[in-house]
Amino acid sequence: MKIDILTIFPEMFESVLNASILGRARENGLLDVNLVDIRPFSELKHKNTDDYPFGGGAGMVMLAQPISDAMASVTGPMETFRGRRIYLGPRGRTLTTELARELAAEEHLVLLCGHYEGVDQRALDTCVDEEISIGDYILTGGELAAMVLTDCVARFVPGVLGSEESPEEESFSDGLLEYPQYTRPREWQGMEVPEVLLSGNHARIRAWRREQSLLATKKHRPDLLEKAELTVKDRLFLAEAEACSFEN
Ligand code: 4H4
Repeated sequence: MKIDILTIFPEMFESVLNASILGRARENGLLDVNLVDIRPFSELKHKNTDDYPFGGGAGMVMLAQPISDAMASVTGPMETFRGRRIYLGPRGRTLTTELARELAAEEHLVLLCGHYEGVDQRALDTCVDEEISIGDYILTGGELAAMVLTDCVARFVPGVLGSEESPEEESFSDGLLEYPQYTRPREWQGMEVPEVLLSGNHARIRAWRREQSLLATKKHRPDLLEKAELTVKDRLFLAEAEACSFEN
């Protein structure tokens, strides 16, 4: 998968894209992530990329021309571009695991990072297919959002997580929050690892983990529980847990 990131602050990405899982995936050729500095594309004398907003108001707005030319440099002619051009902004569709999974199936993503108070609307109207938001808050720039999107999309690219791990068995992947995780030592500050996890009985472990996911989701994200696909066994377990909580 290829991801081009258009930004006026490429230096912000260096450590995130060269470390850990993303860094290894790029070295292994699983991910082709390129940073494109918008500034050199400006036709203005001092390579400006922003200006004051028409109509007044605080802050600056990014110019359309540098963005348009930077975008064209990575997409080529639109007749042959096979991908999605995404603007990271607060008005967009909220990024979820499902959307990340969908984006991971694309061969080419171009991420446009806005800055200041946003981007000239004419650039969004002509150079962008969709807007995606990582949450209902305003960032100083789209760069952090682009890092978040790149990270969670990359996890769905085959091979990025390694052979043992799978994004399919995580929080949100089955609509539920993930179960608690434990590692060595078996006892830490008087707290023992749940015995079932030491049993070697994979059926019991799977059942315990499902129950813990149900309890965690019920406690922390009941909204997800409403939407999740639950089995009869799930529902019986939750009913029993509810009954127990009333008795205690
Ligand atoms: C856009 C800031 C618009 C303010 C921006 C406005 C997010 C987000 C984000 C830089 C851009 C901000 N990007 N998810 N949330 N003038 N990006 O906040 O509408 O207030 O992805 S404005």
